[in-house]
Amino acid sequence: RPLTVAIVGATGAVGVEFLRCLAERRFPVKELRLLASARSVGRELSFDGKALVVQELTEKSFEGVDIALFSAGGGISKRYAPIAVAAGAIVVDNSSAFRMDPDVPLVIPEINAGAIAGHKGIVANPNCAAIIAITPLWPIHQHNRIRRMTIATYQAASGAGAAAMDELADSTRAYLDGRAFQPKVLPHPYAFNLFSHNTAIDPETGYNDEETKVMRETRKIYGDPDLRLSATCVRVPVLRAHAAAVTFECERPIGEARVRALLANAPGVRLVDDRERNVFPMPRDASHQDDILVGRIRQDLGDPSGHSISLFVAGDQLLKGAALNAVQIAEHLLAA
Ligand code: A2P
Ligand code: 11C
Repeated sequence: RPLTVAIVGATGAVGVEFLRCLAERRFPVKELRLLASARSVGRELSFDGKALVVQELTEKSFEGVDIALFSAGGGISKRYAPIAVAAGAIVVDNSSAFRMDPDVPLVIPEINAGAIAGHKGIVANPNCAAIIAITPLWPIHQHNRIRRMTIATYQAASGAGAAAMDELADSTRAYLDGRAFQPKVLPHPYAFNLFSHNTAIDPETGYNDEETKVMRETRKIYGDPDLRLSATCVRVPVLRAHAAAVTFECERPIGEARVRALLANAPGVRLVDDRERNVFPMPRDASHQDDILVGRIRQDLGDPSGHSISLFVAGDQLLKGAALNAVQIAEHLLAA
């Protein structure tokens, strides 16, 4: 039966992708309610060829809503997701507010769709850098348990929202014109630069919040609390696709041919690994694509025991990293 769907944060970088994914995937929508701050009231967004008007998010926004897709930041999710659940909606939350709550499934459908059934009203969408780095590794983990992972990310502006994407474009233009530019959204000059992820560093561990999320969330999604991980998260001047260099160590020896075979037919993944032409995953090619691109698959020569592989991935942060993954979760809710 067609559903009433609400999008919280409809005007944001992820919000507009929710609209696109719902339409493209023919999600059975009876009514779509677009919610954002008072600033956006009256703005029109197009859904499946029709113009819909944005409404202000209030405590009354969720009457009659079956599924609410949230992407307006953790504070909004903490306040309004329980209100949506109390009104009878199931929430798919793209923020980090509830991800580590034991009552909340944290889901990448290619990995743990089965966890969705245990929800108590909220299903969490993982951190985008985690989704893009670890979705391709799951078939390998199932075949030959990964016991340790080292991840270095190259994260796009879109992960910091629509305003950060504008800041990347505006600061690049200013740089080329020789004009001064004062960053407003991100903490450092963005044009022709890169910097450690713009989240707070834990003074004890030295890891920033993004890195801690990638490590914790991976253990929860894989259902493997003993998995050892280390992440380094970096913001790069790319608009909308994250990339990551990953090295992992398996319990038993593993070769690159096996990894390539395991990934050749893996859902949500596309091999781009052309050594002759030096063509590998690039954010430009991953942008606007559902699949995560994987390449540079090679034995890790730093581990002569033959248990370790290095590879490189790129995936659209706004799609598989956010809106697409959430809509896939909603499709599973629909099928339940
Ligand atoms: P608005 O456009 O009205 O500010 P992004 O991640 O691209 O920065 O987008 C954030 C999304 O969250 C936007 O849709 C934004 O709406 C929405 N948002 C931010 N603050 C609030 C708020 N206080 N109430 C409702 N929506 C909000
Ligand atoms: C980024 N991954 O690229 C972040 C944004 O935990 O949902 C999203 C943070 C999160 O900056």
